Amino acid sequence: MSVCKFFFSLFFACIFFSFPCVAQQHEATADGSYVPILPSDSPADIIRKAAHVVPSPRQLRWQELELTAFFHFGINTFTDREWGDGKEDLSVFNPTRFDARQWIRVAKAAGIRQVILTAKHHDGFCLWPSQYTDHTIKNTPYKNGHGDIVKEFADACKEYGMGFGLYLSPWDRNSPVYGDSAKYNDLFLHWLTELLTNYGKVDEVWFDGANGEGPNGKKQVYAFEAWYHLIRHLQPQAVIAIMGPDVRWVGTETGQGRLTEWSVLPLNANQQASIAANSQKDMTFAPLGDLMHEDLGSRQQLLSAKGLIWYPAETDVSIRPGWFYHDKEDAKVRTPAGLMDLYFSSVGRNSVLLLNIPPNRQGLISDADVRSLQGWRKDMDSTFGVNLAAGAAISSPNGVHPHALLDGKNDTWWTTTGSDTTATITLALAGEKTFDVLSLQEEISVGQRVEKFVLESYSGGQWTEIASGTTIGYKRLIHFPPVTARAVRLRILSSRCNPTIAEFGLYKLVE
Ligand code: FUL
Repeated sequence: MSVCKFFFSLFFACIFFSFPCVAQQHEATADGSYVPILPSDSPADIIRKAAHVVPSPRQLRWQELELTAFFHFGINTFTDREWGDGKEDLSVFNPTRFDARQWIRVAKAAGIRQVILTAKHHDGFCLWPSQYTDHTIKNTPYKNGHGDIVKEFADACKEYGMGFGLYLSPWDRNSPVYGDSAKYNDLFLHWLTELLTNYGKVDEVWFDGANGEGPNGKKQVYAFEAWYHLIRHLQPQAVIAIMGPDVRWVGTETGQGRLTEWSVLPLNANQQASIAANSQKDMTFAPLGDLMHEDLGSRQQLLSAKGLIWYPAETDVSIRPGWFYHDKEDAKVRTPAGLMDLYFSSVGRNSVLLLNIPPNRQGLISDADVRSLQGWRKDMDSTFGVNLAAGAAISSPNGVHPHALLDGKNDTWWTTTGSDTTATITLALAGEKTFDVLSLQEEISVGQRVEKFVLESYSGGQWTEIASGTTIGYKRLIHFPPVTARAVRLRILSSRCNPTIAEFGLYKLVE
């Protein structure tokens, strides 16, 4: 913890114990990412509790990555399919120029900070030489059966300081024991154990929810909780995503997050019981409910909850139409401008972007994808390199720590005095500036609170609204027609307890 963070925490602790707008500490899990709702809680108590649910350390680290990537690579790369049936002839798998270091260099140059490899997709083909099935890289021509792509990938991540994640599909169309629930669940534990013990530190484990067996197919009941416990035991720092307790699917593969995106969600009675059974020490519930619903975390949703959790959104989307590489999609790679749009609609809407970049049959990221990623990075640097609000004189009558708004640090923040839930922050800019992007960040390590805000600019002797929004969360970006002004003001119109703002930015999007 930085010194600053310590003092801010101290400050917050003072508010915590001095004002009624505060949840009792003993009600939360040790990491604060879960709080039960008691039958005696009033609606106001519930909203106060919601304002104090916070990310676990692993969730906070993950959220601050902003940009992560997926590499869908496997037998489908060679059969030109999206979903293999598990009956593929493994002799087709031979990436002649395979180079995981190229993948990681490309990702790193694009600003991506954590990557996930499809170690096993639905076809059941393992990119590592598992002892528990023959349907693996051992039985391919790649390095005469002596290859281990998970290892080469893990080593490249280590070399370049990149976060390392693995996708392991629960649905398996090859395994003869799939559908014999107990046997398959054990086999899955073996696979997980191999992956989580042989390749060093793992930062993310990704389980998807696909199961295409249909009404007449094999019925496999997954032992998710046993899998979560194994992951917590072997790799406690890893976030478990999608069919997991730490990170939720945003609900679409279009790349469009919600305009109102809460990271604090209600828990129902079953989930609550599962957490209680796990001594309330850690989040280990299997996600339930309709996570595609437009409204997941409004006050109305929270009021009927049995508990509240920190459960942030991840936006997974591909740089190409498919998840796996297909020649015919070489001309359909998203452009730098398209990638910038994705950044706004994912990271800019309180989510982490998981951008899929599928390597080709040679085992490399294709030139078309490399060019787009490079162009996007250049545009990102030009747009966000200079904060046009820097050097502004800030006033906020009921606010404290205004300097935190422009210090470039996520762990210092402005907030209100007393128990004020509304405020106006006025920034007299360092001269006349032209901008078309507002960037706001809340200090999520103390909770997500802001429910409504407006940005206004001052010109011609009056204030004019130029942008407005509901939630902020980790980051909110809003693009609007260019405005030239000498002053702006942010009006926070509604918040669950004292609002916090960690960073305030004005930018001009590159042409
Ligand atoms: C889905 C899968 O069916 C797709 O093939 C892909 O892996 C995507 C990320 O998740 O559920």
